Amino acid sequence: MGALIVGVKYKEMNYDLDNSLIELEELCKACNIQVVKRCIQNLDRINPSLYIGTGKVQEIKAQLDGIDIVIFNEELSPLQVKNLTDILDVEVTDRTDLILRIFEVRAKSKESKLQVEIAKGQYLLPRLAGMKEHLYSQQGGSGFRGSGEKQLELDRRLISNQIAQAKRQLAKIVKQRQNQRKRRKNNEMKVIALVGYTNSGKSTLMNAFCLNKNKQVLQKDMLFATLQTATRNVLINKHACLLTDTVGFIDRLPHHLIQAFRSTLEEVVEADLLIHVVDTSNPNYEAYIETTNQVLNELGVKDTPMIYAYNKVDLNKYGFIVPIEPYVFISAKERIGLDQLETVISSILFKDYAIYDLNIPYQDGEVFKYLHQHSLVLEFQYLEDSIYLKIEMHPSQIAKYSKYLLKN
Ligand SMILES: Nc1nc2c(ncn2[C@@H]2O[C@H](COP(=O)(O)OP(=O)(O)OP(=O)(O)O)[C@@H](O)[C@H]2O)c(=O)[nH]1
Ligand SMILES: [Mg+2]
Repeated sequence: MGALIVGVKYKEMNYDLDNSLIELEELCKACNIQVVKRCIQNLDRINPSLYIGTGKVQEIKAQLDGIDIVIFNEELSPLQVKNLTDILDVEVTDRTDLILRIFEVRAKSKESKLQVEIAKGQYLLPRLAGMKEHLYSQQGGSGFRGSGEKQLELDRRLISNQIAQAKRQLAKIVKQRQNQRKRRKNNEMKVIALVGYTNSGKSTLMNAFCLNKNKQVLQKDMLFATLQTATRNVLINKHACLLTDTVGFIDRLPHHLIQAFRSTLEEVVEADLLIHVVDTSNPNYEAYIETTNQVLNELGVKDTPMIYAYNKVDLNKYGFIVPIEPYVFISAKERIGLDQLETVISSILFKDYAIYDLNIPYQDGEVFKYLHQHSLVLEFQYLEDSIYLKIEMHPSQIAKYSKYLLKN
């Protein structure tokens, strides 16, 4: 499928157009669309009915040989899509739609499928009126094309019902996840979440830390490789912790998607620590950091401690990084700097931990077993009636075990 992509330079824009168009090409690639032509226009302000100028639309119309789709780098209004489609007589779409398409193809779990269905339905609803019939049925319309307003109203209702149903199903899954998380919280294990721009190396870092080689997640050089959250057991300086990998962010992430993926991203909101993975081989890494922090802000993440992991240093691309504290330079792929990352994680997560000596009688063997699995045991010894244990733990947790404490 051949595409012509359209970018506009205007006064109040808050991103770099050239880089953004490179990213748009990557998004196209991920949708199996090949970019054949690029079209850029300088404008004082966006044209509300056509997005670009009338003359430019005609210029594009004259270049449509071998073009199946025209893709705009910003979200078009339903009216703009309708008008442009009428004039160009070819499929017209935008960046938001591309991102939704990628999510649609990649979504594998029940939860992510429902999330994408909701986001897509909400994107589609206001655009139904402007869609040409053949595109309409492709996009999952009812298939019965009667004429006029009545049919449109029926279709709107159909999609609204689908959204409502998907929301109900999602709510059930979210409930299960919340219960799972509650159980984990009761386990008193610290939760670390990986966040960052798409393709920065979060999943690769997760795999580098993951002890169980049968539980590796997908790491791949493509945008949005990860759509579902995965949590694994890891050891951080011998402390058992949970590490969570999740969906990557992108500049101007469609609002509907953030809303729909909110439940998945609750893992991030509730984490004890965030590792912000940054791809240092990308010249835009600073803008990407900002985008990621903005999305986190939108999700309601405020005071969670964060470590910046400047990744892919093996590629040696950008030597003049001014890192944000606290930070570590790493290569998840080549396993460089991971010990140092562990040290920084420990210095944040376990800074208030103290060392305690306990004596646990053999009849309370369950307590010993639990502590052995869930906390950092520095030393233990089998005595005649009890087990002696030297342990590192947060003072708030030790209260439960106070009866076993040895007075020094
Ligand atoms: N050279 C190099 N490549 C890396 C490094 N870490 C990750 N990569 C590559 O970067 C690409 C993306 O890695 P992922 O781990 O899938 O990235 P991600 O952040 O999980 O991406 P999404 O799931 O799309 O958000 C893959 O091709 C990795 O092999 C690194 O330290 N050095
Ligand atoms: Mg990933």
